[in-house]
Amino acid sequence: MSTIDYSEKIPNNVNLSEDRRLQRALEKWQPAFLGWWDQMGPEGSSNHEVFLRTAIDVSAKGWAHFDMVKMPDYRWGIFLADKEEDRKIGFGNHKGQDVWQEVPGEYRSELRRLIVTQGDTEPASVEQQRYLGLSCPSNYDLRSLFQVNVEEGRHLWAMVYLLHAYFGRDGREEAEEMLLRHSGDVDKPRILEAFNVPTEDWLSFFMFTFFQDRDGKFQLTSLAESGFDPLSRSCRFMLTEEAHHMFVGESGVGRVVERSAQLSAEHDTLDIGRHGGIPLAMIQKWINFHFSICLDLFGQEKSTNAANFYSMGLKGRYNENKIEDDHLLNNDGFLVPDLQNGKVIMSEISALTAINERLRNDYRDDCQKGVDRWNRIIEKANVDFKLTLPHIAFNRNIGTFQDSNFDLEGNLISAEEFAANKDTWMPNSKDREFVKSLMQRVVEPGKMAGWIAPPSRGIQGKDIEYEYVILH
Ligand code: BYC
Repeated sequence: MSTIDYSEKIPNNVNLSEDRRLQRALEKWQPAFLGWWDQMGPEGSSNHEVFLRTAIDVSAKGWAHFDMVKMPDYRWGIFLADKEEDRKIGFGNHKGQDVWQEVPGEYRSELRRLIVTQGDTEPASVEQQRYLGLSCPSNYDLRSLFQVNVEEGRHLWAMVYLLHAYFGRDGREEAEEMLLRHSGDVDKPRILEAFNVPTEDWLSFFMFTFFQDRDGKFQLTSLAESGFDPLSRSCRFMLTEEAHHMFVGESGVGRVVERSAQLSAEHDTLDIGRHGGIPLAMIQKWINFHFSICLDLFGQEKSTNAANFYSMGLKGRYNENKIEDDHLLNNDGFLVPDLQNGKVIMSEISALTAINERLRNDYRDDCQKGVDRWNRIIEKANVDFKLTLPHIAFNRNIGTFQDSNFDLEGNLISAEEFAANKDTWMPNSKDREFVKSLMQRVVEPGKMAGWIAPPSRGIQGKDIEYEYVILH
């Protein structure tokens, strides 16, 4: 097990001090990162003391160490999961060969592109969530937001390390660009569309951490299969942090659903807006929006990029080693949705070009499990309402369905019909205004905004009433 050296300017478990050039390059990038955090990170938070976890070693037991920390003093560092001896490439044309410790020259640009795309999402999410601290529903939730934010910052470090260590000058340039593109910037936006959408209220934040961070889980798990071992090890460690982000999302939406169901039962109506709750039908609209924009994050149903990444051994499938097939896929087929004669049908294409779609299916099934758990909360409150995921064709901007319009059930409709119904299917400006009106900041320890139920327990054995963030 490798321990993390905290005596260094940049904490790491990659023996950074043995590579002076790399160390100097990263130490040069560090102030740029801190400057970006100061300008684009959580607004007005730099003096708060926050109960944060920091990695102290990468083993299953010891990686989470909790302490009161001011966020600008958080020790962002470079942590790779331990090396697996004799690890072999598990799929594609190089299956069975030793994993690469250096970038394979012929795949350099594809690998860089994957790392840049992954890296770009991390600071994007911090930018998207920048103002949420000013309207938090509780001290506990404020801590969760900040924990997520600092760890997304660390995930950026993870990708920047790979760029600096393995890609020379163009890697360093890409690392600089990570801090120059900004979420929603007209001239220099973030790469993937869902990372340019502002996250302006806490219902959106919980939806984001449920749906969008879950894309992170599936993409990182696929990249953890990579034949490029440093990428695999980086992603494996990032996944331990990612799990918490999805917990924040699932439990966050769950607590909103719980409170809404409780108010609906108490007042015998689903129309609970005037009682200070978010109507379940409105929560459904947020689901329709977030789920559909996140489906786009998986790329096109039929993708030669994805096929190449796979055959090259750069990006595998979700839990590749648990799948029983030849891991080459040259002769296999896979069913993908297609549009024929105005209907969504399934048609078979090569399993290699369908890699994105397969991952999207895995993702959708995982999302459904969360929705089922939310529905159990509603059932328990004896309220007659069921949350659902919209059809995969609904509101799509990438792939087969991007140029057509569909209703929530996946029926093809006209552009006019879509425009006429859009505001009943997804949050409209009045819905957003209403939800924002509920977002009054609550920071007193143990107190909770009226639109959300308290969490079932506190963090790391502490009470819910614990002062997780001391505001200064
Ligand atoms: N937006 O062949 P296709 C996370 C482009 S989240 C804009 O299907 P490919 C996190 C595509 O670039 C995980 N453009 O693409 C979560 C291509 O462009 P070119 C992030 C898009 O490459 C929360 C063209 O369309 N990680 O960690 O197979 C908080 C053709 O498409 C989009 C990764 O994504 C889009 N949504 O698939 C913090 C993993 N989709 O070549 C963090 C790395 C496609 O025609 N990335 N395009 O110019 C990848 O694996 C792939 O790049 C993608 C796209 C799956 C994203």
